[in-house]
This record gives sequence, structure tokens and C-alpha cells, in this order.
Amino acid sequence: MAREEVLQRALLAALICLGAATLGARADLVQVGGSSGWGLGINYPLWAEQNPVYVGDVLFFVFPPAIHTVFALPNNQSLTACDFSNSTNLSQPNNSNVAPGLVGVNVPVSAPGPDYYACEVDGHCLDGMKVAINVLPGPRPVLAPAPAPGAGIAAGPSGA
Ligand SMILES: [Cu+2]
Repeated sequence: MAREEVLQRALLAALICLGAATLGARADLVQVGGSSGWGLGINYPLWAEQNPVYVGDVLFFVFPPAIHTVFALPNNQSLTACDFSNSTNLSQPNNSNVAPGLVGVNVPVSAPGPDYYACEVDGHCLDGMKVAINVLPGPRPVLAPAPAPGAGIAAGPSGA
């Protein structure tokens, strides 16, 4: 009886996984700044433009803790002015999967719309250590599987 129950639970878990895969629900851990991480001298507007973020993703800030911080700012005005008066300090590390000397901060994104982040260490925000991330409605789209070899050859325009 107990064994049956275990089997049933395993089957249920497998079906749930299969369902999630089929529906394409996928959450990505998105490292802010890409491999450069969170620091000075990085073109965050360009990075944000090239790296769409979707509801359900988790932003991942990686930085040396003695040098930088991560704050969430309330709006674009505060980001532009580097005004931290209504900001939230998110600098507490919660992801240890980083290289020695660095810390990792996961920030799940649960709603669409723009999010604003900056470093509040003196001068860093004004030097460009800030990012506006336009979170897109989820879930993150899954890339279509590659066509089978040979497929599509007959589908080209005819009469060319
Ligand atoms: Cu900084």
C-alpha cells in the first residue's frame, strides 16, 4: 500500500513535469549585465535591450559585496536622478552559486512593466551603474524545436 502510494506520487510528479515542459513554462535565471555582472563600465541600457526578461524569470545580480550594492528604485525619475529616497536595499546575498569573492542576489520578477535597479555606493549610479528592465508578460517563450532533417525542402516557394 505504502509502495503504491510512492509510485503514484512519482507518476504524478512526472506528469506535472511533462505538463510544464509541454506548455513551455520556463523560468530563466537572468544574470544582469551578462557575464560582466553588476559593476561599473557596463552598458546596461544595451544589455537590457538585448536580453528580454519575462514574468517568472529571476534576475541574478553578481558583484563584489564590499564594492557594490543593489537597490530597487520606485520609478524612472528616481533612476534618472539616482535618487535613493524611496528605494529598497536588495543587497543581501541569497544565491551562493558564484565565484569566490563575489555574492549573488536573486530577484524574482512577478509582474510585467519596468523595474529599476541601481548601486547606491557614492557616484556609481551617476556613473551608469543602473538599469531599467522592462519585464514582459510571461511565460518566457520557448524556442521552436529544430525541424527534422529534410523537412521543409518541399515547402519553399514554387516557380522561382
Ligand atoms: Cu557600485
